[in-house]
Amino acid sequence: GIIKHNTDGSLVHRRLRLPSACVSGGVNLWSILSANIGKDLSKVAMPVQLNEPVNTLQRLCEEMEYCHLLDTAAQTQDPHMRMVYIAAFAVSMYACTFTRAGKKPFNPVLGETYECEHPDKGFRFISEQVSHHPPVSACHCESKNFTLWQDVRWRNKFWGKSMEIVPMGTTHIVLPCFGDHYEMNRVTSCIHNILSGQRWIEHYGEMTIKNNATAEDTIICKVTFLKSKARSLNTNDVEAVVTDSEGHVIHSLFGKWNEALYLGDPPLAICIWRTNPMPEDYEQYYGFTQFTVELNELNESMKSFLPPTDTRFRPDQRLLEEGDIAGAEEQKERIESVQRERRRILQESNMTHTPRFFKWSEDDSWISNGTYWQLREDPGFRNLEFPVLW
Ligand code: PIF
Repeated sequence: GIIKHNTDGSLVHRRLRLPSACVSGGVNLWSILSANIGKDLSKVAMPVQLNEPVNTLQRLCEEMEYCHLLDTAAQTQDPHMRMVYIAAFAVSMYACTFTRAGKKPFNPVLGETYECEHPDKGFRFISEQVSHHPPVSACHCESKNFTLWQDVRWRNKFWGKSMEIVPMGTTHIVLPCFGDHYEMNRVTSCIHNILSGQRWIEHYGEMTIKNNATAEDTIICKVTFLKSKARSLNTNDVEAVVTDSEGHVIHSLFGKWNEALYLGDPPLAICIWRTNPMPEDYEQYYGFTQFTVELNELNESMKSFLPPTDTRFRPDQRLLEEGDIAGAEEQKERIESVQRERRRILQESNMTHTPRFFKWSEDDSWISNGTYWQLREDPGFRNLEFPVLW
């Protein structure tokens, strides 16, 4: 591993790989899917072998890997160029999915939380599972240069050979130094060859990025994720145009969401963003990037600060990470029944669940209630009560 400095000057260990490689084989997805035809798949408990050792709360944090683009945007005077960096960031959010078509993330239990302080990237991030059916994960990320929040809600459509994931919800990015407030939608993701052959993932559709701060002088960026005709043809291409308030094209961009994004026209185009190199042996380790490998690491020094609801304490995900499939499956089933029991008690007393760190806002999104980091410091999560999730 490597040793890095925390914001408070303390040292933190960062591992370079997961404790165990992915154990392959063993699940017959076809028998699961055919037994549940017509059902909402999010209501079917899947075998743990289908999972990778990160959950959807951590997946949201993965999307921050290239947040230096937001820092650059916050240092760019020209509003059209600022939009270029925001668009590059929006495309970069999909990069990590390229090597990840084989497995699905863990579905967090209701009330599960995750935090990530990233001193070298200058942000701190929190997320919480705010709804179980349908599954909704909300997050909030802040640094001196930007604030980002979003929640992930989706519908899936199973087409036999492939599965489409249609996302809902809006991603918000605020740059306080300019008063910018960008809003963008997500595009559709599709997992091909879900039952046989090589699984691969594709993203397609149009994303519109708008800066809400400037109502009458709107700069818009339209990002198109192109659908490929065949696996090898123009795969993963994206195109984007930034237009001014009169609709004139000011900038155009092209590239691939799994590789790089360029500004201008070839051969004079300049590279705005490129993916980081993958770690050695990444195929054996769930296709994780170095950034992802670190997300579920549990350091001794963190244990006293984290709330007991933090994903790092979730036993089934930890056991899967360590390569113990049988143990992970046993724990997954146990945790699911604990959750059902909590739900039953709530229903019997005619109560509904209230998220701890997020609240529903009028503008149709989950936003932070602003208490997490404050409570973490004083009185500290050790001195607060939490439900027993596992
Ligand atoms: C369980 O979740 P799983 C079910 O929700 C189950 O209904 C519930 O019991 P309850 C359990 O408590 C849950 O643990 C099912 C479903 C959940 C996600 C979100 O983890 C990520 O067993 C999906 O899984 C993104 O999964 C996919 O949702 C991107 O995990 C790749 O619907 C799915 C995914 C479909 C499988 C795709 C396979 C691709 C390789 O009694 O409370 O209802």
